[in-house]
Amino acid sequence: MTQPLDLHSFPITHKWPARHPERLQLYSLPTPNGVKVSIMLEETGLPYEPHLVDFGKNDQMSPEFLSLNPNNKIPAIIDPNGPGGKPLALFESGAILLYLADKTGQLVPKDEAARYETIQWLMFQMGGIGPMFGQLGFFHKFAGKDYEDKRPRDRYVAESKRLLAVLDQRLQGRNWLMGDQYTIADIATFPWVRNLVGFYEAGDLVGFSEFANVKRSLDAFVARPAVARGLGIPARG
Ligand SMILES: N[C@@H](CCC(=O)N[C@@H](CS)C(=O)NCC(=O)O)C(=O)O
Repeated sequence: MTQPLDLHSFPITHKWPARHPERLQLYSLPTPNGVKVSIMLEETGLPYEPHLVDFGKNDQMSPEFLSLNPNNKIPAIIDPNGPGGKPLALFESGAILLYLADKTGQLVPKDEAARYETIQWLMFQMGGIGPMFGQLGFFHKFAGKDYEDKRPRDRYVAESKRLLAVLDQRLQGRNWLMGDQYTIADIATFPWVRNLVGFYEAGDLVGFSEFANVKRSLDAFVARPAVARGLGIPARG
């Protein structure tokens, strides 16, 4: 039997108190990296308590937040019932997705080879899609759009197009990155694709209409009820 849990030893809980300390604690904001974890939690049905990390208030730089993630980025979690029944604190969305998949036995294939292939596509998102699309957003939509020299923007446009072509080819004849099985690789990838064409308004810039397989999977992704819920969690204050 697990003992009643005291999360007080985690300073982050002093700023964001746990009303339900027996539930998994999520510290996040509905950004493309943040929603990966809320969507995963909604898909698995694990009970959790979301806490809003407000960038408008620089919450991610607070000592309490940094005590959990010294890299000052959401998402981060504490699972009060981690390995060995002990609390586990984690940051980096890819690590969190993998942890939750293993904990619940959901959204990652049981077959060992297929599991590594899923992790490969998860890493492709973490190391490629996320950072490159993020830079494209900076140079196209945010502060970088005023830079006279367009070469940095063009570099990230070209790299984003290349990555979309890789995704499109992978999705040819497959519903999801791992075929018929919807996995953490999809949960990592499609919030970023959605963000690129939505919030970043970069669809025309990257020629998104050329990537029909990506568009088809993106539509299927956003149609999932757990995705629709997860995209709004934690609610912005
Ligand atoms: N590799 C990290 C990236 C996380 C990340 O970039 N989070 C952004 C929001 S999408 C953030 O917290 N930015 C706040 C800051 O840099 O101050 C992950 O996947 O968890």
